[in-house]
Amino acid sequence: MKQNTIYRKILLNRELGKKMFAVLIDPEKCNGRHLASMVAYLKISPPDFIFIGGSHISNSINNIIEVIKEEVDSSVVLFPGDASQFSDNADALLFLSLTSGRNPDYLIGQHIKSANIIKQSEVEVIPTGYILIEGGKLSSVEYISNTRAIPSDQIEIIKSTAIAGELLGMHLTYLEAGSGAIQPVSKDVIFRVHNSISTPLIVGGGIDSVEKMLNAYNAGADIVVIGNTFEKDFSKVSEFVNAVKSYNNKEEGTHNNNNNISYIHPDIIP
Ligand code: 1GP
Repeated sequence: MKQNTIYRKILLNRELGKKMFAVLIDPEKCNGRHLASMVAYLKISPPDFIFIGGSHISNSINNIIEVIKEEVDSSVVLFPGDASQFSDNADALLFLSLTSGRNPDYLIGQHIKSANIIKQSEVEVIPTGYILIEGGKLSSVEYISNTRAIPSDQIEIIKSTAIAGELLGMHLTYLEAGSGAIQPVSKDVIFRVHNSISTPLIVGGGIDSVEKMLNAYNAGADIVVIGNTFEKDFSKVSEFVNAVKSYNNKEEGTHNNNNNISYIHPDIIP
């Protein structure tokens, strides 16, 4: 296993108050022509990270990563749906534990299946507490993992789940509303979780506009992940990458660290 290069990059950016952006690619939806045009757009506007993963088993992960790494200047991070979605070609792996669920297979089972091969590889492993929150429709994560999402208004449960993950040693917390969610994770949930943990926070699911992405950053997300929107129209990537850049440039002038976030929770407005 590699040292913590990617994780250090995340911590450093966070320290500098710099928000990060990840494009999620589902290998199942990446055929030759689609892959070529996607890579062309990513080459022009590389995000900080390209997450690779999906709900289905895919044989094409190795090839897709090879092509992306040759052409695109982004770190490639595995975001696996199960133990089979592993590749030596990736820079890092989010070693996900579905802490919102009570299915042992997604808390430790899949991990045991892939442990040996991961340990022998050069891929950096980032333990990640993965918390599924209701997003207005049944998500594929919910269906495949046979778990239930936490209701979005159960903020104390969501907070405690994030804290428990951190206490168990997770290096990242991922708040997930599910791919194509009708409602992304709310600003309130992001804000409260951000204030309860000290590890970096990833937010994804149903974020389909720059405004929603910036809302997530303002509430305390360190990394925003978008997949579905780009599956429909990959040319939109540059709009989002540029929006993160100008957000970071603006913030550089006003804030020096992540504690000074500009979203103010309604409860604490005097
Ligand atoms: C899903 O968080 C990711 O696992 C991204 O969600 O596909 O809705 O952007 P979308």
